[in-house]
Amino acid sequence: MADQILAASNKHPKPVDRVFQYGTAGFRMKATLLDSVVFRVGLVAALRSRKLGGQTIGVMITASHNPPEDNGVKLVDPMGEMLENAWEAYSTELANAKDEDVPKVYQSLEEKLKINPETPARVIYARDTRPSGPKLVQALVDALEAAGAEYTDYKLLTTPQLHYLTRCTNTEGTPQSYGDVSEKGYYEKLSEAFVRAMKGKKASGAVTVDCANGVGGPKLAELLKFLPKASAGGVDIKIINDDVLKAEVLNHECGADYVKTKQRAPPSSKAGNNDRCCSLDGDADRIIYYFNDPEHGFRLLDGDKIATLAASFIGDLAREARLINGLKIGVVQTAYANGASTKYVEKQLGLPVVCTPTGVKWLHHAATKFDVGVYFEANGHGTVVFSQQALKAFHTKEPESPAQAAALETLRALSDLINQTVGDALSDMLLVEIILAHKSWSPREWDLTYVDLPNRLVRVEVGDRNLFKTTDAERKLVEPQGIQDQIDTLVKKYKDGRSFARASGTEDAVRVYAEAATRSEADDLASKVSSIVK
Ligand code: 16G
Ligand code: ZN
Repeated sequence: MADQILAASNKHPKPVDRVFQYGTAGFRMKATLLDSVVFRVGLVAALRSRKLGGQTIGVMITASHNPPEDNGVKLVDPMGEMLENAWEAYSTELANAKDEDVPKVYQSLEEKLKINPETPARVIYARDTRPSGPKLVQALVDALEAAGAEYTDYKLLTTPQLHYLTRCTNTEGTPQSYGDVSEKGYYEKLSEAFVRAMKGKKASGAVTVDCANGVGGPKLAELLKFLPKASAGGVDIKIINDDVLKAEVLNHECGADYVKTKQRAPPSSKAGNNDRCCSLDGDADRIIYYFNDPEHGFRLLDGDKIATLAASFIGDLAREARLINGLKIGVVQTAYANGASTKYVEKQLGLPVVCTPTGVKWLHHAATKFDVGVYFEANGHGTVVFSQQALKAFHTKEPESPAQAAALETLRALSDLINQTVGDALSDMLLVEIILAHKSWSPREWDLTYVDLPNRLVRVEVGDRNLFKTTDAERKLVEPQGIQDQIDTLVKKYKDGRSFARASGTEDAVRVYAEAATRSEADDLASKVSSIVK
């Protein structure tokens, strides 16, 4: 095995003087630097599968919302979760080994983790539409073959589809089966659940979906073949920005990240006033809604607004089904959640809010502590997870009225519709459409549930971002010493002021967030905190 690994590794040499790190989104960088990293991630996938007794591990090759010339790679654990923390460090270790040391580090991990090399290793993988994908897949395959792993190539998929398939593969034929192990199985599961949840309801108007010219475009087009037409109880879904043949247009002036950071619709949008619009990111695990209000201009309905919409709807259903007292429902956010959304959940919805560090794995983990855990990052990445107890209650509770029976059936449908493994833009979009249809709400009524505090996000270039250490879910800096005191003193001068600084996990910079009662105060606070940090 060692010889095979060395020979294969030599075909994928590591660029000299590069230090790689498995961050919040796996490894991500210019695609030209990624060949050796993907090869070594393949080795880690084999080790991880063997360590877990031959359960299947997923590998996704994508750089999400980043520009077309970037790419990235991340690992998916057997139930479709993000890779276990400790293994991020093993991946980093192997990614940084000298070429000639790769077999040695591989073996030392095997020994340290007491992995039996005789155990089968199983891996599935997919990629987004980036031109660098096929070559990186080859590096992955070389590693899987050298490590003696069995593998299945799912070609082009959205990131959440790969998470879905990983879970389906590992639960196939068990009582926990998550669905048919195929891309078609994914569409069937979503569309069946959608039809059940929409029963007796009617969507009003169309929704225009900007697919960021990424893999979400063709996959949404595929999903539409399984969904009912608007005339037969479905939603009129119009797809735009679905060109996956011109590499350079991916995420370019479109997509969820563009809309969220620029606070405007993609320039290509032809939407009229009050038209419901949404944008996916390049690998379709994020979604943002928006519309143009004739009076107030562009209105963003971000991850916070999706979380509050979902929490209020599911809370109401649980009340109607007389389940509310038995189930713990909660919302998980990060420090980037608008203060107004947190207040709305706690005060208006009467639900607890938990704050975690940035990155889906932290939110997901915290959400599983609830029976119904709604988690979203403000940037549109999120989902709702249901505990075994909640699922059991949805299936066994005896309804005492037609209204109760309907609420229970909708809850059951939602638990099938909502991707339980990770945030999924396609599943989240159907969820939003279902809720708006149930409430007979236009985006304007949704928007009016609470008013966001004006806020500003600033990217600050610093000498060494690793000097910035935080605590309290990234809301306070402990190092460099003294900075937090200065921020605290400043924040007190602003009405409804809140601000924090944290090192980015994906870029070489520190991010400063500030919100306050007025636009000018929020801008001023952000700029003053940025000067403190610089
Ligand atoms: C990664 C995270 C995303 C987070 C972002 C923050 C996952 C799958 N992705 O893309 O959720 O919002 O990092 O980036 O966890 P930052 O650390 O640069 O602010
Ligand atoms: Zn993404």
